[in-house]
Amino acid sequence: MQITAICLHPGMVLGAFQSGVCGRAFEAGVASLRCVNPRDFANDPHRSVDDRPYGGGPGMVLRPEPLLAAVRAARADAPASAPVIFLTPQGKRLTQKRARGLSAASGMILVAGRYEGFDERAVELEADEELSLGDFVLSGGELAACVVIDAVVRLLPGALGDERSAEQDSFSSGLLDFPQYTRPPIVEGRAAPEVLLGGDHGKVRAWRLKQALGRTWMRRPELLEDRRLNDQERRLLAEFQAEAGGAACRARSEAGAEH
Ligand code: 9D3
Repeated sequence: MQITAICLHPGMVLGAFQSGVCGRAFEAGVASLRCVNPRDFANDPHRSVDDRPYGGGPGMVLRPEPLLAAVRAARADAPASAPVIFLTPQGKRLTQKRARGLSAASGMILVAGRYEGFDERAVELEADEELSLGDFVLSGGELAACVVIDAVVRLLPGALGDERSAEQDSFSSGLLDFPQYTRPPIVEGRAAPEVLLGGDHGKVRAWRLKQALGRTWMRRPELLEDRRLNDQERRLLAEFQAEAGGAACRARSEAGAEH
């Protein structure tokens, strides 16, 4: 997959992939990453990339011409099918489903903003999609681009040492993760769950599924509404609920679940 990030701070994007699973994937040639800086396409003597907003107000807006030139230069050098994705607080939320969709493409061009945002005409002219990370304010789109790149690249064949890890991810199953434990068996008086040390793989699998269902019910009940439960899952969740009792119901109610 050929990935291009269009941004004013290429170091933020390239630096994020100097190590880790995605960094190794780029090294191994599973995907490629390059940055295109709109400043290199600013033709005025000051190489300015921003200007004051029409209509007044605080801050600056990214000028359309250098940005459009950068996007078109990137498009000319990318697979024809590579979508141009603007990172904006107004975009659709990044989800695992969208990351999976993007990982099937042969390329993508991510456009990161700064200041108060893009001139809207640049978005209208060049954006195939707008993506947001959620309802909080970042100081620029570079980190959002890094998040999209990381979520997509780790799904590419050859990116993970253990190919099973990606499909075992909780959001692929539609549930939160079950809790994990490692040595030693007791930490500051707290024992790891006995079933995990017993070596009965069937019991371990059932316990983990029960914990995943229970935590999802407690912390993110809306995820269960989007997911059909089979007989075993319904039984395990009922067990969790019975064992958790009143304490869990209060915690769940504080988490905002409906009764
Ligand atoms: C929402 C705040 N805007 C109106 C006052 C100004 C503004 C602040 C910061 C506009 C853009 C930004 C920079 N943010 C991004 O580029 C961004 C972002 C984000 O801030 N939150 C979640 N997802 C994203 S994707 C890109």
